[in-house]
Amino acid sequence: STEQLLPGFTLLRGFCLKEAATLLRAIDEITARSPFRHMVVPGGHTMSVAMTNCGDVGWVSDRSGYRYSPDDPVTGEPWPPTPAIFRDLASKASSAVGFSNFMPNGCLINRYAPGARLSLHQDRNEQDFTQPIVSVSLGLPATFLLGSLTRSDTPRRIRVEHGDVAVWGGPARLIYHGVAPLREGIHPLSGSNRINLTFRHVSM
Ligand code: MD3
Ligand code: FE
Repeated sequence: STEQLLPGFTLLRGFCLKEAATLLRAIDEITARSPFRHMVVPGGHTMSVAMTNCGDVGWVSDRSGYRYSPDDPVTGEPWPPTPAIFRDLASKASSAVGFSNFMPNGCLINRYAPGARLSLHQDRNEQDFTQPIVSVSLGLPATFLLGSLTRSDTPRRIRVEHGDVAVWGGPARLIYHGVAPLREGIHPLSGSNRINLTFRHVSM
């Protein structure tokens, strides 16, 4: 089903169910080269979500701040290339929602274990806010926190499941969002984890 939850935010439920197992195998190949790691944020805390990237640019954080980098600071090598099946899915999902020329050049891969969460934030490091972000949920279900343009507004809670794809663009691009602490569970394809992909176009 297709649910427009806010102007510029559309949830495509079950959109990638058929290719989900293939996506997870591709993620295993990426993380064999650029492993999941818990990044440190400028305040000094270590994130509960483990992250890695593929593509030309990847999101990284350390004591000195957030940025996009062409290289993985852990391996010193470029991030692994984006698998064709990732690019096909990002393009299929964005065009289903009316963004015809989405050209992601990076994909952030988040892994949530039970208890891991992402507090309310905006994604504003990409420069070009005319391009959407496409996010793909795999494995255990989670609760998206869907806020507004004002940090202090109480967010809506949206349940997302394995195979759901969300497209965020236009007026929703700068809304505050997050993920509630992951509940324990076992998923046949991802075990005790949730994996989320976010495809982004980063201007460098
Ligand atoms: C709304 N990830 O990596 S994806 C992130 O499930 C991030 O791992 C979450 O927020 C996750 O930055 C949520 C949904 C999402 C991603 C980007 C957005 C929502 C967004 C950008 C703008 C507005
Ligand atoms: Fe985000």
